[in-house]
Amino acid sequence: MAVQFDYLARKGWKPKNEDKDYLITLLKVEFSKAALREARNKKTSMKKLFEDAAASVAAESSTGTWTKVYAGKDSGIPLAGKLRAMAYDLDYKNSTFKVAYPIKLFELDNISGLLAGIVGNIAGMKMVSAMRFYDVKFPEKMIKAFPGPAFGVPGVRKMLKKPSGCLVATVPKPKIGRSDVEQSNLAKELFTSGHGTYDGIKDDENLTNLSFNKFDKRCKMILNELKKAEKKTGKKKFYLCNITHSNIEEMARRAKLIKKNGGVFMMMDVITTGFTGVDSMRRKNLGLAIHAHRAMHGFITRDNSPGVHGHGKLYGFSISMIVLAKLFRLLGVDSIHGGSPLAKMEDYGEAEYITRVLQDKNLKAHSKIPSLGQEWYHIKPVWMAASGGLHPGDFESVLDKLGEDILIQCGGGLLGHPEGVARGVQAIEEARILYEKKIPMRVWVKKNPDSALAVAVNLWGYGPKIVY
Ligand code: CAP
Ligand code: MG
Repeated sequence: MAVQFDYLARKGWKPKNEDKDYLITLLKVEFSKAALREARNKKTSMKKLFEDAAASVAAESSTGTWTKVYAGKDSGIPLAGKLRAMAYDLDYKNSTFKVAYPIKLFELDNISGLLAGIVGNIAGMKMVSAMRFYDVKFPEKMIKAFPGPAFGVPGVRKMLKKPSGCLVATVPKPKIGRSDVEQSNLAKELFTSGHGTYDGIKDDENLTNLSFNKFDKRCKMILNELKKAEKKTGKKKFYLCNITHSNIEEMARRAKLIKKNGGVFMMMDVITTGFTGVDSMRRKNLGLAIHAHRAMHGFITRDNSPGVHGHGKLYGFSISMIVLAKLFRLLGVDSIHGGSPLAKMEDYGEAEYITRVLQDKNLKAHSKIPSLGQEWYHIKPVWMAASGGLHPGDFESVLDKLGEDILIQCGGGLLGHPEGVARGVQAIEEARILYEKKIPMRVWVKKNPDSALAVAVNLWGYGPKIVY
């Protein structure tokens, strides 16, 4: 397809001054039946077909189209040639390749525009039957065009006066059912049960402003309970209050209400509200940290074909969670659901690396997961929210794997405690303190068979497992 210019780099070519002058993507493709048929008819080798596909991706996502176009005066062709993206580092065995985009192709602070380029049309090309966008590496100037998280890991720690250790939070279950009043009663119970160390309560992704659970009332009542609990327990608390709406102005109004009532966090469903929603809310600088729920990401990131990690066949079109984590770190969320090892949600064994994507300053490419690394410059590290089927028995393994800059979210894993909510709080308090004191959970549980933690592990066991 890439007929006007050569969009395929010669073997061994590398972009010069890559971190400053280029944005890089890493992709894998499979060829459609039509492309294979045409290749057979034209006696094109598989090698050539792959090169054509890689070049076509570079063309369609930068300056080209399917045919030669007018190249005379005022055509823009000379500049289009200069600014064309180049496909390079072709791995003929695995059909993976990189594309290098000169930075001038982009408006530096516009993620929506950027994505319309680098992955705008390419997944629709008839010549491919599958594609995965594994990773993106931003150039320095693009990183510097974004503020990143206002708080990040250090800012939230300071705000909550919690210099070390993981954070714990609970999403009320049932997902929908409690009234605003009932939810604030639950907040009180979570915050004041046990030793009063429970950190947070979170709205569920689909809880917005419902007839029986009004946003304004819920927000005010929970933050009121939170204040009282802080006084009573002497511990800082947070409420991840879901402002999700398809109207940015309404999200801003809700965020201002949180601020006015003394809240420190807003929560957004960042996929359904979109890049524009997140960027706009971040740049409003409302003085609130942003918790990012990734509801709907599975329709983007999910890919159960063998090629998900680079080797083997791909069956569909997808974008990895690594890419999404990078985009939302850049846009400035302070915490984000990134998956958890063997939780109820698929993570493809990537949760540990995603934690690094969110938190490392000089991120290195992974040796097994297709990835590119990233220098993050001034962008702060982001909390990894580990969630989905987690329970107290998981704490050791999740903390061992992901480190302590994580928010462990247990919904069912607290509210499903056989002896009630207060005992659920206690079980999580016990699990956290044991880890902080480096006391092996199994040993302690054996010695304390009547403890809330013992009752929880008796029901759910130890360590993450896949739940249904
Ligand atoms: C967890 C949760 C979260 C998922 C999202 C839920 O509840 O509230 O939305 O964790 O997945 O509704 O399932 P439980 P992820 O603690 O009861 O499982 O974190 O992978 O984005
Ligand atoms: Mg949820």
